[in-house]
Amino acid sequence: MQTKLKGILLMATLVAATCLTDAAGERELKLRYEQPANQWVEALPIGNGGFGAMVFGGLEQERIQFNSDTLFNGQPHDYAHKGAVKHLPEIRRLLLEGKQKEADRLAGREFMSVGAGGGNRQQAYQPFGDLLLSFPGFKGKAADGYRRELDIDSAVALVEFVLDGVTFKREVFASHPDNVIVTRLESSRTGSLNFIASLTCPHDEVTIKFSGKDLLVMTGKVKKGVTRLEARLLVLVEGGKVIAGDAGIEIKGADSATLILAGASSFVNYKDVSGDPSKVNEATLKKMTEKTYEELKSDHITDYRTLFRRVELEVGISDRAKLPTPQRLKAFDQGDPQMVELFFQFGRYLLIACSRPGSQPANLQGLWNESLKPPWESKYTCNINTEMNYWPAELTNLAECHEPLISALKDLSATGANVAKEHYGARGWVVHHNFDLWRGAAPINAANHGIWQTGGAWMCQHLWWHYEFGGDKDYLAKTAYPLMKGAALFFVDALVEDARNGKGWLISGPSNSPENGGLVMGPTMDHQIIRNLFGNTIEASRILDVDAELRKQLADMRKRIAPNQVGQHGQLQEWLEDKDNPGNRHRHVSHLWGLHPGKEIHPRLTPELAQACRVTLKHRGDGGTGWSKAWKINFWTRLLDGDHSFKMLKEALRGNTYPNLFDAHPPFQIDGNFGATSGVAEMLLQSHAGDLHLLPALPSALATGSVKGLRARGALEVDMSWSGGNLTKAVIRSKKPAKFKVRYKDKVTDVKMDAGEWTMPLK
Ligand code: FUC
Repeated sequence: MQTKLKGILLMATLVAATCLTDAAGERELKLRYEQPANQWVEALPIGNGGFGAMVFGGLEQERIQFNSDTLFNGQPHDYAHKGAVKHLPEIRRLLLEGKQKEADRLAGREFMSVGAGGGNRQQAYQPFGDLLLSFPGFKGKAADGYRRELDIDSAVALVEFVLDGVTFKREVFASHPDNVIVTRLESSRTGSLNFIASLTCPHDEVTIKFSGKDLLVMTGKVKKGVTRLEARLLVLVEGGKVIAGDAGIEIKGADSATLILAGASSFVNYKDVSGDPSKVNEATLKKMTEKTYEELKSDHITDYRTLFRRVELEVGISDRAKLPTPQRLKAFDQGDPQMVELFFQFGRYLLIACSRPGSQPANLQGLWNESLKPPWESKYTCNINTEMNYWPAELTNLAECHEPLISALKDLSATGANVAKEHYGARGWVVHHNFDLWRGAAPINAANHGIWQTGGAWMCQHLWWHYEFGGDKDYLAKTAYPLMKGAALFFVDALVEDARNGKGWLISGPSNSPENGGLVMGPTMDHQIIRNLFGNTIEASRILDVDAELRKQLADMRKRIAPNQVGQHGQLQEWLEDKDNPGNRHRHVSHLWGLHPGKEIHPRLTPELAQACRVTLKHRGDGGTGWSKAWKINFWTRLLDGDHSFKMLKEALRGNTYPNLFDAHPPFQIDGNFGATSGVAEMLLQSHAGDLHLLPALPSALATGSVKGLRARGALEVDMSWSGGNLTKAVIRSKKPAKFKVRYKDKVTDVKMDAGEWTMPLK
């Protein structure tokens, strides 16, 4: 590892680097604080996709609470309820006869999943442990110039303060290339670093042992589970002494120290937990001895920036950018356009931090969880939350971050095929409103919200988007299409003809309109999702020139799926029956799925339906949980109303954002962060309605600005500048010759370009 000389040189380099960024500092993307975090939602998240931490920045004690995304209660488990299909005809009959209570009772008894231990719930995501650094010498002392920051342009958390005339500095980051969490401690006076590093773990069978004096090894087994875990902490110091003691590894009189934390579990895949975490950690740490701290850090930053710096957004400089983040949040209403930029980019930061190829998908809390009993088990709720997590993936040029979801869908197509068979006697695969690490796909909790058939179908939209934005035909043929086809086949078998109104409509059911109104036949949202799935599957089969017969069958059935209906109040009907209550402020606005993230409702293409969506949104109001407001940001962009969309962004920032900028449902749930990032992108560019619509919903509060690197369908990248609300420059990039339409205000331009750049002629 590094010599003392290297350490000193590093200090010099860091100082120089800091000065440079400060000179260009106006555009710094930093979360800033003047105190250590008191609560978890003030701590700062770092992550490398699957391994991450919350950094508290305490003086006397630094807490680095870490997570690994494969730690869940439970074990491989088949959740399908064998023979549930026997009761399906009766549940449907009762519902079609309007006997909801009876249907609910029967379904609750006979149609729900079978969880481990007999209940019908899924398992919870678990914390890993804490890395604690205690500084007994700092006890009772007050620091000067305390600052705590998260630089989201380099993905490094910083803590700095002066005590007794000595400047102490800590940097913490989670490296993707090296799969470790690195904490670097430095002080401005030789030999003045004294602290004890220890590890804690809330699970069972925990052992903590030293290996030599610089390595601490902690092992355990997940509580209420079988997964084995191991963390290793390697302590490397320049100057001073390292002593292994009862309380942990003691560092005495050092100039600087580098703490490298590795963590792994025995999880291999949803069917196999026989891995050896020690082997993984050993291999991980072996590579560490060959790298200096500078190398670790620069490899991390290079890797991170490859993704992060693809998109730049500038919507104005504000004086408030240097203020502590909580102060900016409170005053956002008074105008702080740069905060929009920070919040937008923070969503991208978080996605890179909690969803990288090979990791688990972003769960309800992304990757970050300190509780053994997290809200909603911090699993994957796919009646909005999981999908919202991935809304920014393609739009904001982070297509790689989509991979964990795509990979989970492969697993779910297997577990979901069993559920399709046992619950519906159907081919293909189905996922209800939640899944967990063990890929449970059957209905959970209660019939009135757990029996909802379109979770898998909704997630298939992400498979299609990945193709639409990336244009990789091989991926379409090998990965996306087979999964989409399986999801479509399920509905070929599971849709039922509604004989009641003589129109021969095909409807879904039993199902529900997420979490509103209980068990029903044919909620509007289901039909929008199934139409979308069929439409995308038809298009994919045409592109691949396969399955002509199925294509025809899907097209025929698609036309017969019950249509969107406008009801008595001018609203879009949430159900087949015109029974919406205009006073209902329910957080879910599921029946507007066809407006966003679907595409079948559009102000220009289906103006009556768009107007009905507007009415529905007025009824539901501008309140809601974090994710509900974030969805409304997106809805209003799709209604081309930038100012209302911006109002929703304000609402989200004012009422549903914690000091560390995590979305507050409340409690913390990460979906709202991702929904807001997608919403800002959709204010600037939309490509779902047959053209590239530039500045479709530009809010007047963001009248001047520029963006680089947004992505559009057709494997295109877009840079734009605008001033006083008007486009001043638009450049579109393509790696291949491309043909598309560009829409700006009322003008549509047909573009045919070679590989390279096309600049829009503007008067
Ligand atoms: C759905 C939502 C809740 C929450 C939960 C995780 O049940 O209705 O608001 O987000 O998921």
